[in-house]
Amino acid sequence: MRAALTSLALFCKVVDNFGDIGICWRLARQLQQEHGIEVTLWVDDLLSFQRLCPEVRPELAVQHINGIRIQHWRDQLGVFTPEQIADIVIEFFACDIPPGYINAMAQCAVTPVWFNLEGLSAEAWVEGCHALSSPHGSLPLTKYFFFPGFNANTGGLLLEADLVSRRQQFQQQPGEREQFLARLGVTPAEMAALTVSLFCYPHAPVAELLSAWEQQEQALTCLVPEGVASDSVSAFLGQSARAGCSATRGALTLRVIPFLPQQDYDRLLWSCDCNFVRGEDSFVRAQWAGRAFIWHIYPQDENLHHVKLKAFLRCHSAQTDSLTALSLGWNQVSPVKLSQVWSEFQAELPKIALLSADWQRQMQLHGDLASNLLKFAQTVRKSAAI
Ligand code: TRH
Repeated sequence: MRAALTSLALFCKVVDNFGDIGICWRLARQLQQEHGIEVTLWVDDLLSFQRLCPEVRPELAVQHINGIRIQHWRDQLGVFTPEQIADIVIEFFACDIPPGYINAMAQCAVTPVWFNLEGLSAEAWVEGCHALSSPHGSLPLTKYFFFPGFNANTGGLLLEADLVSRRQQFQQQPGEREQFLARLGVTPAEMAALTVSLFCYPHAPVAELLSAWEQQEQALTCLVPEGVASDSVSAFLGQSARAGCSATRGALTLRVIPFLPQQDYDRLLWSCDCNFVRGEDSFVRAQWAGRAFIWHIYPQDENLHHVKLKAFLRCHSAQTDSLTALSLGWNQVSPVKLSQVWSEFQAELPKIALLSADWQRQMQLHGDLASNLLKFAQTVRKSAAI
């Protein structure tokens, strides 16, 4: 009986955007670096992956980066042998893994531990579904649902062991922020203003927010990675939104910066007084940045995302009324005047930064997702051995 769980295959289909590969790449790195797991990351879209990790070479079927084997997942419908199967198999967001792979899983002398890693939500039903098992219809295999989440009845959040200390060092070390922002083309005067990063879906009321910032008293610098909210950003700039472009109107300077490698995106979040984030991964990273953030949630049919947004606001931002009001307005859940709620929110930024530190401590108590997932896999393996 193979007791140790030393290898892991993580299957990722990029549905859209960057969140799918963003999360899988982060998880793969952590499992390899902190837990010594031999990870193979199967991913179907190497071009999206390359945006976050410039070392990726889209023309290669197999490559190794940071000790992780990256396998381009095309239509590998062929036959796999049990020797090719990892001890732990993760399908991300219920992507269907190759049938040949599943057949070989069933033939292994020791059955691999099989997970469906789900999306993040603060809704109460998640606690009831986390860690549930689902036997395969015809093969002697069981799949477990693993949900990230915000309390001890879920899998927790992705968090590298050294992230908080690296972030604190960056924020406390004189000159780190300035050097980093200067590399992105931000001028000293722009850095001295209130600094906000902007990452959202194209339907966000960006024009209204920019106009609110333009009219306020205090100078504000908005840094927006190239490709984000391009139409509204181009309209403000009066030219196509390319990295390096900037314009100042009223109190607002809007600067387009390059779309950053994933590690640098963290530094951007650490450098700003407030971060507008979206989806899942940037949303979680903003929670570790120790700064205020506003979440633009991924839209779902029948406004199901409104329920998800409110569930998060209930568990998190008991924080302040202005944060709740701005979040609801930004997501167009309720009609609010962004100029008014922004002023209230801005006045509360120092208080919100303190509350974020409490939130962070609270989240850390539940352990991190990668460690929780491995612990659970060990439990499954042990119970199978009895
Ligand atoms: O790209 P997203 O909208 O991804 C979404 C969500 O994950 C959503 O839940 C999922 O269903 C959908 O995809 C398919 O937002 P998210 O999750 O924040 O992922 C963005 C990733 O891009 C994240 O890893 C941070 C990274 N990033 C950079 O590396 N550099 C950048 O400059 C920016 C703006 C983002």
